[in-house]
Amino acid sequence: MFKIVMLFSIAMSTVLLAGNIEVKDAYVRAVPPNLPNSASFMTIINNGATAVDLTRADSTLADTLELHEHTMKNGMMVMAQVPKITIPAHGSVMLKPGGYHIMIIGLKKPIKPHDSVKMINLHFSDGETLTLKNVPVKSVMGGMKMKNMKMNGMKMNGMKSN
Ligand SMILES: [Cu+2]
Repeated sequence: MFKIVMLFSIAMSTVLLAGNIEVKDAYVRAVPPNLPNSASFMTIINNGATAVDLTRADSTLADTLELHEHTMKNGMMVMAQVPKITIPAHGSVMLKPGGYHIMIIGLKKPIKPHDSVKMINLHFSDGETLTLKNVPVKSVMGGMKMKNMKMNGMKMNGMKSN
């Protein structure tokens, strides 16, 4: 089991560097063609001695990219836009389903599993911009449990009310 996990993480590791910031394992969630929104997930590592904020993201993929966070409210999973995602000094933040994510709103074309997204720009508070290139599109639903699928439903409802 350990060996399998190791191989998987090596295969998925694509590390990108700008200043003290490193991004690895970035991917975009595949969505059915009728859904206008998706999300991107990744691990952001800060090798510097001061905290750095991810302040903004953009891409040719969609009109709007927003920084979002999922939280539990009265036992319900809700998501909301956040002004920034802080990566602590000598620390990391994982953007993952059910937590922080980069919301992709108004896809200009459908994204399917095994496609890749040409580029996503990440803008940081230290003035650095990191361009993720050929970000893989992955089907997140496949590996998820029933409980998480319900969360996804709420997520889409949440988007419509925005
Ligand atoms: Cu979101």
